[in-house]
Amino acid sequence: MISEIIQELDHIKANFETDSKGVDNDKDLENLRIKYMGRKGSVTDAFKYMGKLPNEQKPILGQKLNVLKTEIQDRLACIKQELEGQTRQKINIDVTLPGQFFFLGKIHPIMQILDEIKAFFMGLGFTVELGQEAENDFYNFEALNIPPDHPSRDMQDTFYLPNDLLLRTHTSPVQIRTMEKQQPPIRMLAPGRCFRKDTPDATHSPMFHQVEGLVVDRNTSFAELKGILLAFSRKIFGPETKIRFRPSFFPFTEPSAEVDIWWEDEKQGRGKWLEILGCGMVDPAVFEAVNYDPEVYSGYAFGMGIERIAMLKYKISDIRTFYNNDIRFLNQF
Ligand code: 2NL
Repeated sequence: MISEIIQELDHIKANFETDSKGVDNDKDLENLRIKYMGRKGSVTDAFKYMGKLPNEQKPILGQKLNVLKTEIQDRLACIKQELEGQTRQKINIDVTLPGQFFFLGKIHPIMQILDEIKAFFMGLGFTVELGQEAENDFYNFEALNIPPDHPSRDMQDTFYLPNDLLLRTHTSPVQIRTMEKQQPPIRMLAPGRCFRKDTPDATHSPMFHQVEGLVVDRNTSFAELKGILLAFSRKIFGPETKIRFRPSFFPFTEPSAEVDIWWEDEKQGRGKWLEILGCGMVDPAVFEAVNYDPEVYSGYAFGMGIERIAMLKYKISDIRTFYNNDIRFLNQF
């Protein structure tokens, strides 16, 4: 009895395969579905054999029936998809029409310059460290040997926050925190946003970007600092770039210098020195604040405003254009 029923199932399957071959439209497909899966369809019909079998044979037939049912359902779904594909192809598409225009984003010029700066120093083995924009007095001022009465600490110059916090005025706190965590040798870069209470004009913005570098080791020298900064200037401003070191003062370096590049103005036909960064040998007082022995270690540091470098390199005259998000400005870089 059961073997005859199974033979009958094979028949249904074979018939289905023959019938399905000719189907090329939705109506034929629906008829095919009704013929096999409908209320009086062959598959539905075959389930009636279940009642005619002894209990121990029911699971065997049940399994076969379910396999057949699933196969037919899958095949029907398959044919349906094929037909839909054909309808889609029948729609006329003019492949010669121009494509839809869409706007591509761009890397902001500040970040393009920062990427260049990072690439140069990472090539010399510098790591890139990030910190926090809200800092406290110790990391932003005290550890950097900036005295309590220094003008940069004034309420007029620094954004003070509740709970003895402030917005960092430079990225130096990142170096202090790194020195607290790590022992020398240190070769690091600290890029990031800084904040100062400046009234915005063509060269000032209350939020701006800075990169600072720091090297601490047993035998560092001002000569090494000069060599690195010359190579850096030539990487950013071209291989012929001339620089000069001009004595200066920072509470956290001694001696200190500012670096100028010689800037030739093509239109006016004459040149001038323009400041690009500040630098110096790390003051021993800074090493004491982070528990480094100044008798064993020395170091050099430098800092620059990224906007300033970008303005020189791209000949931008107003710092505020960086923050307006005007796509006509941003698209030029
Ligand atoms: C400038 C000058 C400078 C530093 C930043 C620094 C950091 C530590 C220790 C010593 Cl932790 N120095 N940073 C040193 C010299 C100059 O920046 O004009 N920036 C825009």
